Amino acid sequence: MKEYTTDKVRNVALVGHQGCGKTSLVEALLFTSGATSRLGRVEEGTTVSDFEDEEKARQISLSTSLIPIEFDDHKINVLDAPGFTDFQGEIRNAIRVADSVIVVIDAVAGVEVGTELVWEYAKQFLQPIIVIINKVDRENADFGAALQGLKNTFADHKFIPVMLPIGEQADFKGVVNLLTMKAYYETGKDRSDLPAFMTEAAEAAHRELVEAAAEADDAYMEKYFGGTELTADEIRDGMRKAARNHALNTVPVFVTSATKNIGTYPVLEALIAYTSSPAIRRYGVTREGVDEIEYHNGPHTDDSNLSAYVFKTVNDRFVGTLSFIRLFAGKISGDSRNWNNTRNIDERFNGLMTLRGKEQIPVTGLHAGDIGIVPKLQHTTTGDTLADRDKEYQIVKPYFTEPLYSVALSPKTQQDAAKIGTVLSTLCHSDPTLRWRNDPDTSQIVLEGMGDIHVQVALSRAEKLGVSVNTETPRIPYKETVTKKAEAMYRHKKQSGGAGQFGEITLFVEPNVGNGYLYEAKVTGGSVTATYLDSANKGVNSVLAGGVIAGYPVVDVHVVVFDGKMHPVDSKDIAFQIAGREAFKEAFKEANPVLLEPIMNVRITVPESMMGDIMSDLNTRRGRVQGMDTSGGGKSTVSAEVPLAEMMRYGNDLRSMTGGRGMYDMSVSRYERVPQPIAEPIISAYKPHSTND
Ligand SMILES: Nc1nc2c(ncn2[C@@H]2O[C@H](COP(=O)(O)OP(=O)(O)O)[C@@H](O)[C@H]2O)c(=O)[nH]1
Ligand SMILES: [Mg+2]
Repeated sequence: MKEYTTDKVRNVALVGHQGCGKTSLVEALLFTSGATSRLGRVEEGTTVSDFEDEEKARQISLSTSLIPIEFDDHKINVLDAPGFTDFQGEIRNAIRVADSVIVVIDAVAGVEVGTELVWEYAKQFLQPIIVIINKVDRENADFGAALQGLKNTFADHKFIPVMLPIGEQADFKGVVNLLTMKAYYETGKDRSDLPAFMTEAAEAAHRELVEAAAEADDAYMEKYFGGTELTADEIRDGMRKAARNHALNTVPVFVTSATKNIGTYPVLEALIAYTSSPAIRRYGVTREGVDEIEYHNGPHTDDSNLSAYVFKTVNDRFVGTLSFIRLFAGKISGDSRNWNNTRNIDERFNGLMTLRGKEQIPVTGLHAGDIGIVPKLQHTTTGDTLADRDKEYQIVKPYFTEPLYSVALSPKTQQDAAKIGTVLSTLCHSDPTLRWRNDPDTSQIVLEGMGDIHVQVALSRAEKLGVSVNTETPRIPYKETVTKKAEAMYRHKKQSGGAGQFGEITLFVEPNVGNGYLYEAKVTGGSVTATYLDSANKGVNSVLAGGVIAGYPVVDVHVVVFDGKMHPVDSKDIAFQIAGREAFKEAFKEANPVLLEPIMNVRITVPESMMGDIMSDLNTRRGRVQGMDTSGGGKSTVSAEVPLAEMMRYGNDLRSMTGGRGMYDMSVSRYERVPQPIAEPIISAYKPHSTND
């Protein structure tokens, strides 16, 4: 593909609720632009954008695809983001690197949970928004109701139709362009006269459009309110300014049917005219030791210092690593060396390309503002900044919420076990919402993500990279501690012929709340020498990680060895280790041991009408409600403290309780004692490993 200069590049994120038709719309736009000769279908797994096997099988987008569309001597880099909230990392990154956000609405369903979510992200990143009301051809489609729904939900925005549908549902035939006041049938390329039945509605909508256009520019405002009509060019220019300025909250509205390919030509035009040039895209950078964000406002050119952000990484067994970069400023060529500011290392480029779905299209260079892909970088991962070496700054990363869903993994074979760490690290490097760890408290390998589908998809990618695993619900990382003081004596003695073993230790344990583990030896009169006290300490220490009553780590215990006995010939290091260990275990068991569990700070947002159900459900989860808030748009948020053990599969439960209309996040608050009736079965199910020597 040829190189496009900054003023010819547009970057848009296509977002919206799962199933509103984003992927189908990209397909229609590609077809209308002439890039493809047939319209692929999601149901048939033949779209350009959903090319992964997993996406075809599930018929949903699982990651953001880059789809450059060449139209009218411009290149529109469309980022087709998934809609499913499990993939909010992908959605946020797409919005982060785009210059405008296109929110797609299903004309039947109207505003949905996913719509509100992407709206929130777009606002967070100060992005201008364009709305496309899609599926106008469907049975029960209602353009007016969908538009009204938008106005109700996002009340501080002005929604200004630029197109109106001609007919609806099975009768949807084309669009009226409110700028030219002409009808455009089918894709909308060729104009015809306005159908008579639309005249009145079109004129009313035209007024609204002109006013919104006038408001975006002082000169137009004066002219218009002074009684002079604006020309079509002035209206277009005013709307363009309105649409490109996020602060005006003016949202142009388009209408389409993606699958019937109606109204897509004006959308292509809009993607050039109504979205802003990457030259004036503000971006923030941070420097080490400086709290404030430094903003670069542009205009950014090829001659500006290089500032590129890696927003996505794909690891493919066959093509290797592909790094998706957004150039905010400066130019890059395929055979250059570039400095990775995040890792402080030079990266040699081996070519550059763009992708169209899976198809790799080589490019020689990328100009300021463009998006492209660098293959086979050695050190670079998602979130990294490439910039001139002396600049020493990082492009601000989006904020990601904590993982909500986790599974414990066990490798299927020895071979899987050998590779699992590397493969999980690779996956987690490329996806900022995915994490893995070797949990020392539970001795499990834990993979954490945003939801069950997210984690399943990650595991199927792991399988493609050659690692198969079994999964189970992770163990809760309980801890063990004591609640009163208790003492114990243990004598280890082996004296059956030959060299004997002897060691005797008396100690007490007591709670050391919040101060961790502390060991002291306070033996007077030299009844045990310092060397053997060290041995006893070693013995006690050997118990800590594996616990005493249920196999969990011991915390917050004060151990004091205050007496003991030696033997003139049989005292041995090993004997005192055993005595220390066993005395500790006995004292621990006497000291009213308990389990501690992680308590989470949880925030749940649902439609107000569902709050009653959510609260009574929280009750059954031992939740303690901390507060309630109405968050606007008919939503309420409850904050509660809930034990992690009750939240392990909350995402699925919340989804079924609210029909997908609920959202939550959580983070660890502290550890608290597990109530006895719940602790008991956990303790009695525990079978300690034998520690015979
Ligand atoms: N009738 C009709 N169906 C559509 C339209 N756009 C998409 N669909 C269907 O809606 C479903 C979801 O579409 P898809 O493009 O995967 O939505 P996405 O999740 O937003 O990417 C698929 O079955 C599409 O065929 C449309 O304009 N009209
Ligand atoms: Mg999709």
